[in-house]
Amino acid sequence: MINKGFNQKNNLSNKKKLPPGQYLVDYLPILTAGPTPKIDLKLWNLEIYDNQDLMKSFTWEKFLKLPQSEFFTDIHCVTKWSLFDTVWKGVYLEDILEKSSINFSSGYIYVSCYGGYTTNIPIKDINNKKGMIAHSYNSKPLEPPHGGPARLIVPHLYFWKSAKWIKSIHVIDKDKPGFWESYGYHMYGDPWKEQRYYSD
Ligand SMILES: Nc1nc2c(c(=O)[nH]1)N[C@H]1C(S)=C(S)[C@@H](COP(=O)(O)O)O[C@H]1N2
Ligand SMILES: [Mo]
Repeated sequence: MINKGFNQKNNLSNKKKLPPGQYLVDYLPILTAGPTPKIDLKLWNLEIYDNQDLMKSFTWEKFLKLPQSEFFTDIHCVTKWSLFDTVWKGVYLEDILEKSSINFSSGYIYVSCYGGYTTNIPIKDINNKKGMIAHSYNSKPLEPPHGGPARLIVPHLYFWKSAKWIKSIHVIDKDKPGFWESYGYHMYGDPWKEQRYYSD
């Protein structure tokens, strides 16, 4: 297989398994539908909604005062590259939702971003340290093309679910498609089951 632009490692030399149909790269590519939005940290806000009701709003300062954690993980993009052993720093989603007086034991989150991108994820997939809002990648502040100042990381799902430049989270009862999901990507996106497109 020819993958122009991506440096491939020899998969056989690595003991860890790749999900079906994926190949390994050795750096984090940039994949964005549209331009990188300009975000002023003084105006940055993370808003948490219970359906349509605004429950909590975090400024950048307040966000950095939430419990900080490290997330060591592999990443799998639906365009078939995978990257092993990435390190993210930020706040686990449950540590944010807990501060928002929302019952988040069931349902979905609908995430919206600066720039207009959206995506949907079941609540069960962001609880128990499965999802983070990260502001640091491999020990450096997250660069704007990769979602800086802050992005979602939900690495057990395909990487399009890891929304960059996160702006708001709506906790909703009924699932609804985000940007790529409405263009035919899978509603859930499990790389180990190769759930790339809606029909997979
Ligand atoms: N806001 C926003 N988030 C996004 C995207 C996007 O276009 N806009 N692309 C998604 C896709 S398809 C992928 S593979 C990853 C890429 O993240 P990276 O550019 O840091 O590798 O971001 C995801 N999050
Ligand atoms: Mo992607």
